[in-house]
Amino acid sequence: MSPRGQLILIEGLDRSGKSTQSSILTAKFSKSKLLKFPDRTTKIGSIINEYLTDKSVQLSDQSAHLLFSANRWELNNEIIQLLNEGYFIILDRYIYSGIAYSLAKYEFSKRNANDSTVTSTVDEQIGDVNWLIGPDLGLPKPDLTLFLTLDLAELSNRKGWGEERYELQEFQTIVKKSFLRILPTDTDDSIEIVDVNNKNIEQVTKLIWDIVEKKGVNA
Ligand code: T5A
Ligand code: NA
Repeated sequence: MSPRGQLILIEGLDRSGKSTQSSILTAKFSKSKLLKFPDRTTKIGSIINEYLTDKSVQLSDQSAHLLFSANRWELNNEIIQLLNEGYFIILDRYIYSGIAYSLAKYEFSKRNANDSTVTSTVDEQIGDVNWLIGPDLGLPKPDLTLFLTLDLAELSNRKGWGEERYELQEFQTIVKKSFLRILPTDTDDSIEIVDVNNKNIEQVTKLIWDIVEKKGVNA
């Protein structure tokens, strides 16, 4: 039987280079598989895709949160099986995105609720980290998590910015704060923050590979 594979997660803000870097990293291992969340090819993924691309699609924040989590559970058995077969699985977003984006929606709607010119409701569950974590409990834990961070000014210059629901500069600022709040960097040394400011694709690839080697995940 082959030794268990490893689960490597690349997290980060919109357009921080997650998809670029997770493809490159996947190609570095001979026995590897790239999984991207949300996976828009599944049943639940197709609803998420509509929600993200069509602003007329209405979902409560709670149900959107649960759908993103359910989308991860759709892939749970595949992940476990691949790990048991010795695969290196590279994840392009996962549970931290789930928590950070919902938390950011809460902070964002709270700001709007304070602004008397905008009518909106604030859903308390979406601001409750314990509630947000609940549906993801039990999913396979990554052996290594890399969080790609960069300044918002640099991010909004990148190609494709502004096409999807969450890509407003003000919202991304809150998303960044939410990630930094929920990532347990102090207590969990499998989580690394990677500063990608003013670094080209090759430089970021090298930064990531150095961490992967240092952590011994490439054994
Ligand atoms: N979401 C997701 C939730 O709310 N809950 C959840 O549980 C999950 C999983 C879609 C949305 O869903 C939300 C978060 C998102 O808002 P997505 O499909 O991953 O999630 O969408 P994006 O994050 O927008 O994915 P992108 O593919 O657009 O961003 P990436 O992957 O970070 O960036 P990438 O690699 O595609 O690069 C973007 C551009 O920048 C260039 C690339 O060539 C590309 O043009 N680039 C660089 N340019 C300069 N220097 C570098 N170092 C560069 N690296 C890449
Ligand atoms: Na991506």
